[in-house]
Amino acid sequence: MGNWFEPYKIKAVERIPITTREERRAALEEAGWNTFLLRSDQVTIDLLTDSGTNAMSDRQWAAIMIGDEAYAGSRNFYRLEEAVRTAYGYEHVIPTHQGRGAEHIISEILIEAGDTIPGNMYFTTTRLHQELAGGIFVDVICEEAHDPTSRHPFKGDVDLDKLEKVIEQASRVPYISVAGTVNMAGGQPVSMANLRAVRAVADRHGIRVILDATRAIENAYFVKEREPGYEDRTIAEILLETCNLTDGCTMSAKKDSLVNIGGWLGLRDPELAAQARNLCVVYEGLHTYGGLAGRDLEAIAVGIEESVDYHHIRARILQVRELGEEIEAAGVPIVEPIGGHAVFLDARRIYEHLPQDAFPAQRLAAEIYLDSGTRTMERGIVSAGRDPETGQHRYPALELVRITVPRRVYTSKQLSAVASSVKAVHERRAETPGLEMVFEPTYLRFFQARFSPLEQR
Ligand code: P61
Repeated sequence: MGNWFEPYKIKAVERIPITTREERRAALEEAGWNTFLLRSDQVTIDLLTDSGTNAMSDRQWAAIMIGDEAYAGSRNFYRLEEAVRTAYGYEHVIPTHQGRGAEHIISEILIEAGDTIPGNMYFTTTRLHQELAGGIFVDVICEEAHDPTSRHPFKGDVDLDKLEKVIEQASRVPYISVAGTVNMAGGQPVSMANLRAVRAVADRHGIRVILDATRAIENAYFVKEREPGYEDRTIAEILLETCNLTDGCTMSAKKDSLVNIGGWLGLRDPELAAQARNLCVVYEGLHTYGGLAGRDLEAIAVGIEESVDYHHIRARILQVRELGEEIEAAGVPIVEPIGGHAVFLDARRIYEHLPQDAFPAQRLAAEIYLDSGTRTMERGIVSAGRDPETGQHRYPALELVRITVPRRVYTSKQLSAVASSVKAVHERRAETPGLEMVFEPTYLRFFQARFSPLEQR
């Protein structure tokens, strides 16, 4: 792996809350055993998400001070547009308040009722917007992605046979939805060779390819690390090559771009871009701010420049990997290989005694919080939600807890403490019962659902 270290100095720090087990128990009850419903003041180490939780650099904070808060035509928009064109290569840039704003717009423009959208595993918000627009998402990721023990280097790859079959059987496919590092599969990368093959299939059928570029820079690091022929290419070159294989992208800048809020939609087709700008004013705000302040646009522009730095992305990926290796060395089952933004615990193998509808991963996330005040996230049956046709739970093969590492925020010592806590929870696994869902919201239920522990019945 080679030595790595954080390529920055820390200039400002924030005190973190230290709590007792009794306080955490009370907090968890109040939060309905859902880590999304905890207050951050009740959390010691917050590994819920890497979304919007990044530490900005001094250059980004300086950029915040040159926000041009004009309603229309803010100079910061043109800066962002230039940064996106340079790094991602899309001619047309429509800012949105965050990633799902871009997903909403592209889904509404491209999808007609009854359309099929194949993709390399679902993402919660992406699929929901596709469904709300009348589409049906079909998973065409390679089989290895559903097996947490498979060490395939590119588990984000599309299964080309599955893709061809879906296209054959569908009445219409408006676009193929491809994500760089697949979040729900464990932060697993897609190879350039696979993306090129997807492009070829798309071209043969006259179908667009829309990239979820949220963590495309993390994906570029894996391509450089694992794909023959890319060892000597820069992250910036690999990113541009990735995007060049697609017709457009949705972006949550809250991840790769090292900011706390923001997103954008990137497109090549001027006609589509005009439609997107028009919908932007309906849902987000004028097309030169898209629900963001001028200062946010500037911070994203600077973040994009910093995010393609090799030393930055290497430290980011290797910090996550070190955490994963420490957890794995303690004998805890995790998703292999360790992905880009998080370590994913395999709750199915940890709580072997629990059926999936006793919400093993939800319980595991709660137990880790109880043990050490570390906040993580369920990525299993609760996240998968219900099938809109049948109303039944979807039963995903992966029943995981995501331990997500924000960029430039925590030290490796803190992450070691998290690894120890996971080990302690794992050792107590045999005694742990499941949960019952007592409140279930209609959309994206995992954010707001409430649970009660089965031992209390
Ligand atoms: C996350 F529990 N991700 O990973 P927005 N695409 C991809 C994402 O990872 C993503 C979005 C689009 C989050 C936040 C979050 O089920 C959840 O800027 C690959 O969040 O709107 C967001 O971008 C959407 C957490 C979202 C979730 C949905 O933590």
